[in-house]
Amino acid sequence: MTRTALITGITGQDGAYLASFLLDKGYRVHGIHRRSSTDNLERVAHLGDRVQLHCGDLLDSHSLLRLLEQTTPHEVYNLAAQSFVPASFDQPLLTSEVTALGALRLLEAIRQFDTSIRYYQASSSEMFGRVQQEPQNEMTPFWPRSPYGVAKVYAHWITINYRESYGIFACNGILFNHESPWRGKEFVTRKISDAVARIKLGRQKTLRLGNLDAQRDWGFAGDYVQAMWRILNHKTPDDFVIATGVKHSVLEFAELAFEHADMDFREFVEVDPGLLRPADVHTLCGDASKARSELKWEPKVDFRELVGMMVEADLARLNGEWGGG
Ligand code: NAP
Ligand code: F7E
Repeated sequence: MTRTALITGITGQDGAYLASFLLDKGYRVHGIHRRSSTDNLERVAHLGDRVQLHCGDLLDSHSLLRLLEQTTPHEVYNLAAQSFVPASFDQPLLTSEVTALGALRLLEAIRQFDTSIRYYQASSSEMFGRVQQEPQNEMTPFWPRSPYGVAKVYAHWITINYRESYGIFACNGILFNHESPWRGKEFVTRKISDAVARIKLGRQKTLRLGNLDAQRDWGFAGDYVQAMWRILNHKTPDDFVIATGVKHSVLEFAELAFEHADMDFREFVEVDPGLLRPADVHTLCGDASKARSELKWEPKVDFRELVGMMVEADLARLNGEWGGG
């Protein structure tokens, strides 16, 4: 029987990679997107009518229940969120409504419609915030450092609560930072790769960054969406850390990205104190040994390949040669 998946946040980076992955597995794929006055379907355009798109919003419970009834999914992937950490300091209430209560609205709709639906929650390493242990695993206590991180902690625990209270196959993937050529341009990796390409082609002179010392465990989004599917198709519902286990600083990312385009970052990077956050997460590094042993999941793309892939894609984009795959 053909399996059906419903993805919230299908217009985002992970939504696009997950939709493509599930289609290749033979799934019927439905996606929820917000109505917009401008086109926001760029990342899924290449999938054409293989993906069925529906208007809905995590702020609107009725649209979620209606879309469950219309699409009758076996699996729901909740990837939608206000996901940009600095924006969560500017709009903490909106972030909580979407990122925290949005997960609850979707779980409630599942509880009302069909408790046999499997539910994936996009949990985040931002929940570890001021880290209590290095590296971080499923047992590490949370200490979120932003309204976004706090909202993700709520969504994480309400997912566990619906699993324990109603027997729903509800799981959290605690994903560490993952990037790709489809990453939004406000996130630091894509901001850097885009700037490197522009500077290389003479369209930009400098790159202004904030905290260069921040360290992240960066992986490739294409590898991480495979883990989402493995989590939902595991024998029992559970929570998993997904990470590479290797961390690098923002400075190292910039250095390698400029080097990839035969440039020296010291000539172009400037520090802008205005880009520092009220409270930052200084270091994150994940221990994904549970996913490795129970899900047989492994990241394939390493840091150097990821940086090169992103710079190459941005150079190709600016030269009008990027296929978008
Ligand atoms: P993203 O590119 O920012 O995509 C977020 C998606 O959520 C977009 O499709 C956005 O729609 C949608 N959305 C926002 N508000 C919504 C609302 N009120 N109703 C319905 N949809 C809404 O994020 P991503 O990088 O793909 O990440 C996917 C998920 O994983 C997010 O929940 C994120 O918080 C989480 N996460 C990401 C990472 C990472 O490193 N990428 C790591 C851990 C967890 P529009 O296109 O209309 O804005
Ligand atoms: O920042 C520093 C910044 O915005 C990474 C989201 O997907 O991953 C993401 O959150 C680090 C921070 O990602 C700039 O201070 C320096 O320490 O790329 P980012 P993030 O905050 O880690 C987690 C796992 C999620 O769940 C989130 O949804 O880089 N940094 N200079 C900068 N960051 C940005 N954005 N811009 C700068 O100029």
